[in-house]
Amino acid sequence: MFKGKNPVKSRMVEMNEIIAKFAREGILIEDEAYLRLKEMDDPMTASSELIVSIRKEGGKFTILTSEVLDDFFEIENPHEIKAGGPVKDDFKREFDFRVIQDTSNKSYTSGEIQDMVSYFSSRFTKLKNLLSKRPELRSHVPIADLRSGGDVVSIIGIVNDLRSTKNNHKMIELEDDTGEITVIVHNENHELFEKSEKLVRDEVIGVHGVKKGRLVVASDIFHPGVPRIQEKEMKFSAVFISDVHIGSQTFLEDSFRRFVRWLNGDEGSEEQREVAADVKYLVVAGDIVDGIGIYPGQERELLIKDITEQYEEAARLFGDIQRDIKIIMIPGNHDASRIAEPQPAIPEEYAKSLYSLKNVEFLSNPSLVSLDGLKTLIYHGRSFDDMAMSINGLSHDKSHLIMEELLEKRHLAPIYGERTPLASEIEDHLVIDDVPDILHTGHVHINAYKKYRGVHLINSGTFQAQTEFQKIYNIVPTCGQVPVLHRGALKVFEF
Ligand code: D5M
Ligand code: FE
Ligand code: ZN
Repeated sequence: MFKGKNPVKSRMVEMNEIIAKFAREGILIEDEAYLRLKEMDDPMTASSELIVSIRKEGGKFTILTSEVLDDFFEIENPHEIKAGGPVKDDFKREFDFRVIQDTSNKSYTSGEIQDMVSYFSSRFTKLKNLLSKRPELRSHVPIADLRSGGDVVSIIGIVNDLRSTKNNHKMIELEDDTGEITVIVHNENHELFEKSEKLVRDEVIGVHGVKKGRLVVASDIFHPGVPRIQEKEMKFSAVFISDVHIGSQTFLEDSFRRFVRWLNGDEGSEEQREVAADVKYLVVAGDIVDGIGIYPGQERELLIKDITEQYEEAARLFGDIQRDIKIIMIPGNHDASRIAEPQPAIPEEYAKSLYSLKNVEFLSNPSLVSLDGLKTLIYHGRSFDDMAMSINGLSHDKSHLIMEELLEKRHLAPIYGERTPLASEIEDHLVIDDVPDILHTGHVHINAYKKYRGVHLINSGTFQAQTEFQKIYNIVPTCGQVPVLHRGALKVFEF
């Protein structure tokens, strides 16, 4: 019915034509409403139809605000799709936004054994290249070339298996492209033994040791590691959220709406508003909606039981965010993307209304972007479940320690074949090729922050109250606590 968005382009309409049209009807038009109207493909037709609708209301409105404009969209055409939230700035903002790595269109997997071989070969080669740059491993030798003798040998391999011997020494089955070898870590070597307790299956490591018979007795273990990075100047704010879980009964809508009002400069203390005015980017690290069929009995906990409707609701909520904030969105395990990582961007077929928001970028999980020069690696964090299960001392409530470990291992999901489904693609896209300035994750629903070797490790918590599942596992979420990187310093605002 409302045809304001038909493809007839007439963007040349003069400002005073629209204003004059409304003035003739005795209606004043607010700046924001005017800007929204002007953005439409056919503003004059849109204005005429709006005037007809306003007359039908019996002249109730004398001022056309953007809210009134929205109401007409909603009432007359409930499926009308928004292009974005209010426009706050008079000037156009300059964004230096770049996508460095997005794997959305790079799914080559056919599920063949050959793919598994290529996948692990890619992982091994990438990580071996990083490891061999370490001075300690420059003279590493292929496993097949190992000879017994008194000298310390240096090798690089993928951890095929990890076991404990009867006497509680650690046994590592290490493999490279030439062969396999068993590495022993003695438990009397306390420091090294402790290091070996943090190893996981399928990661790539370097080992120094002495060959004894068919074994190598380890004297040191190396990870690809992270060099200390130089902090970059940041003249803006970036906001990080995740795990919104729209559609769930436990989604905290009021809290989320307060957050949006803050982003729009309409809520908060003076300091908070000042920070909001600096916000250029909002990064959303997955679980935008609660999804459907994610776990048995989920339906009972859903408020919106249809995936498309969940994304429509998401479009309404995110669509209220002022349009000059760029939103970067990746999927999580609750979203409608394929479940195996790397997950391509949220598919448009389920999220048409969200896709119509002009200020949203849809990327894969994981993705690497540059926000005005700040390299930001975004990953939902599914692998944290496996890391917490496999390594003593790591838990959901200390995800900064998990992120630290993943950075050292230079892989976002090192363990293959547990809870985190990984697609065996030709290239392993979960290797951390580049050390980012920011690593942003979610999934655990508990905020965490640490600066590690110059990298901001941020976990952004959730907008979902504790679920039945989390009660069983004693996971206590931090809700509506939003980390903001404001000119290089972390602030957390609660909504
Ligand atoms: O994850 C919500 C929370 O539940 C988060 O703290 C991780 C935890 N979780 C989810 N799945 C698992 C499994 N399989 N094992 C252990 N812990 C888990 P969400 O992705 O929002 O459902
Ligand atoms: Fe989640
Ligand atoms: Zn999740």
